[in-house]
Parts: sequence; C-alpha cells; structure tokens
Amino acid sequence: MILPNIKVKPGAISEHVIVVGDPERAKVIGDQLDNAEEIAYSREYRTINGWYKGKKITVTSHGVGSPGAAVCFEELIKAGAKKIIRVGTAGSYTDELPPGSMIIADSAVRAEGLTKQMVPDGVPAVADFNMLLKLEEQAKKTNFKYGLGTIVTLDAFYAGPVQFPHMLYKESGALGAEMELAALYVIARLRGVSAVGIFALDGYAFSDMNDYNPHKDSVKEAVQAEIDIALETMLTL
Ligand code: R1X
Repeated sequence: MILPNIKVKPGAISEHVIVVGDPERAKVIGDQLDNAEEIAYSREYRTINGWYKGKKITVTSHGVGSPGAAVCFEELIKAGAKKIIRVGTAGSYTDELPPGSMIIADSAVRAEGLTKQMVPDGVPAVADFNMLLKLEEQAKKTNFKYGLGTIVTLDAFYAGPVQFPHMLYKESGALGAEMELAALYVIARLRGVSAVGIFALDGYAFSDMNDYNPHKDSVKEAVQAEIDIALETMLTL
C-alpha cells in the first residue's frame, strides 16, 4: 500500500515530523540531517528521512494553502506521524514583531474553508500544550524575538474586491497570518496526534502582497533559527 498523494508507504517515516510549505526548504532541512534520504517527491509533497543527533526525523513539504496541506497532514498521520512541528513563515500584524522575528502559535483562527468542511464551528484549532512548552523552551535559548499567541489561517493570499479583515483579527489579539496552521491543529486533534507551529515573520500582513519580498537576509536567519529550534525540540519529545 502506498499513500496516494504523498506517495509514502505507511511505516516508512519517523513518528517525529517537521512540515514546511516549500519543497526547497524541506531539502534545506534534509541537508542538515545525517544519512538523509528523499523517500518520495510527489506533487508539492517532498519527504525526506534523516537523523538529527541520533534521532530519526522526517521532513515533508505541504505546499501553499489548507486543502492541499490537509491532504499531506492526513497521509503523514496514516504513515505514522505522531509529533508534528510546522516550521513556517507568516505575515506580522504588529511592529513589535518585525520581519526577522517569530511567532510561536498556541492557537489558530479558522478563517479558512477546509476545516469548516470537517468539524463544526466553535471547534478550536490549538497546539499540543506539551509540545508548545518544549518549543518555547528552545526558542528562549536563542536571541530571536518571538511572540506567543494566536495566528490567523486564511485562504486568499492575493485579495480581491473583498478585503480580508486583518485589522479586526489584530484588534482581537492575533499576532499575524499564514495559510495552513488551523488545518494542522484541527486534523492533529481529530486524529489523536500532537502538533505545534513556529513561524519566521517575512513581512507585514497589511502590506500590498504585490510588494511582498520574503527573500531578505534577516528572514533567512529567522528561518534557520526556527529550523534549529524545531530540531532541538524534537530531541525532547
Ligand atoms: O502559510 C503561508 C503560505 O504557505 C506562508 O507563506 C506561504 C505563502 O507565501
């Protein structure tokens, strides 16, 4: 049996899985593992097994947006994933968390469409508390600024005439926005596994997406730092 979308055999991965949006970033993390082996690359889903300080880790890319990412999360869980860390990027809502700093998300606003087709309104999208504490412990060891709180998961990267109400969510306490975490948190709880997400901020969610440039050195450094934080956290789980 092979899982139809990620093309991984059940049992062929570690219980400890790092998920990232970008297949290139999966490769960058794979290059930091010992004896790394790409076991599948199907659609946007690239899966690499390797060892970090003696612990088996799997890295998989899930692409952009909740529906595609949900396919990946579901199949990773069928393949044996038990502890999942999303290492992502997000847009900030506040000058206190500028590009190059981070968000550790204890919760996600379900402002996407995918989870509405899976669970009723009101079901929260929340991190596994133990993983959250362990991840924050590792983040504290770095010099990177981070905020701990809620992130908004939305669908529309480019706005149409309907404007996404970022300001309402900011005023309601959210720290930033991205596109997959609510799906991960809802699916993890539904399937009985644990998940947490950490995000390098690569810009402001309020700025015009046509001016979006996530390829800055400060962002690259934050991405590397969150990768290190996630890998070190896996050693404690
Ligand atoms: O989650 C967001 C999405 O996957 C963050 O970056 C991507 C869009 O550039």
